[in-house]
Amino acid sequence: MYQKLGKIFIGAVAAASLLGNVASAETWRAWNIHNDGHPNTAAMDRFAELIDTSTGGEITLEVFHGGVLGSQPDAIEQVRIGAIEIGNFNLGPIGPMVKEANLVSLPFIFKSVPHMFRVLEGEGGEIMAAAMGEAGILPLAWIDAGARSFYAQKAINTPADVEGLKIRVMNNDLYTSMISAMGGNPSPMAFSEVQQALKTGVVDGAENNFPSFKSVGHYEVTTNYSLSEHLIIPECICVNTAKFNALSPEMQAAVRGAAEEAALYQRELWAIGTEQARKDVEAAGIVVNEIADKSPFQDAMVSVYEDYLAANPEMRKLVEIAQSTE
Ligand code: GTR
Repeated sequence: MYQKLGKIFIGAVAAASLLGNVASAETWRAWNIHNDGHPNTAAMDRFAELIDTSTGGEITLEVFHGGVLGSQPDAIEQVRIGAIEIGNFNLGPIGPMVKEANLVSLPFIFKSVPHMFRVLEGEGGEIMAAAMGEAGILPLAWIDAGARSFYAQKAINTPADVEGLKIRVMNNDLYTSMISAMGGNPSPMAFSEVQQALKTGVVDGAENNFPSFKSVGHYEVTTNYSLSEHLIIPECICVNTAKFNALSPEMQAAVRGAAEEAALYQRELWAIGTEQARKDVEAAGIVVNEIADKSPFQDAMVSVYEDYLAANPEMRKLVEIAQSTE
C-alpha cells in the first residue's frame, strides 16, 4: 500500500517536473567580508530571512561572514563564474573587472552619499548594472558604504600630509594613482591584512569608512582619522547572472525584492552604525579631524582624472552623467 502510494506520488512529481511547475529547492552561498556587529552582517542575515520568505523556501541563502570564502577580489571572481552565488561587494575591487564600475572609484566623483544614490538610480546606474550583469555579476540592489577617509598616526589634513607615507589601498589602479598623485606610496592589500600591517608599520595609514575603521580594529593601531571623504563608493548585493537568469520571472522578482528590502534595511543600519562607530572610536581616543577645505585634495586629483580618461575615453560619458546629475 505505502509502496503503491509512493509510486503514485513519485509519478506525479515526475510529471509535474516535466511540465515545469515544480521548482527544486536550492541553497545558495553568500559571501560577506564583515564580522558580527557590522551593519552589513545584520543586513545579509536579514536578506537570508527575506529570500526564504519571498521564494517560499525555494531558495535558501547560507551566508558566510568574515570573508571566510576568500578575499574580496577572489570572491568577486567566484561569483562571476558561479562558484559562489551571491556577494555583498564593494564596487572598488569590481572596477578592474568591469570598467563601468570604476566610475565610483574616481576620487570626489560624488558630492555626497545622496548624490551617489541619485546617480545609481538614474542612467549611470543602469549602464553600470548592465555592464556588471554582462560580466556575470549582476547587482540586485545598491547599498551604502558612506565615505572613505584617511587614518594614520598623524592628521592628514592636506595632500602634503600624505607625502612619503605608505598607504594601504584596495585593489584598483585608480587608488594607487590617487595616492601617488598626493606623493604617497600606495600599497594594495587584502582587507584582512590591514590591521597587522598598520600595527607592525608595514603601512603608515589606510582609508575607510567609520564602521570598517572600527569593526576590524584599525582604530586600535592608529591615532587620527581625518575627514577627507575622498571616495564615496557604493556596495552591491550581487548575484551570479546565469543563476539569476535561470530562475522563473516570479522567482527573479522574489529574489530581487528580498535584496531591495535588505538594502533598505542596510541603509538604516548604516546611518546608525556610522554614528555609533564614530562615537566609539572617539571614546577610545581617536582624534577626528574635520577638513574645512577639501579643494587641495580635489586639485591633486586632476591628473588622476586626466590620465584615466585619456586611457579610457569611453568612460567620459559616465563621468559626464555623474557630474551633471544634481
Ligand atoms: C569596507 C568594505 C569592504 C572592503 C573594505 C576594504 O568598507 O565594506 O567590502 O572593501 O572596506 O577596505 O577592503
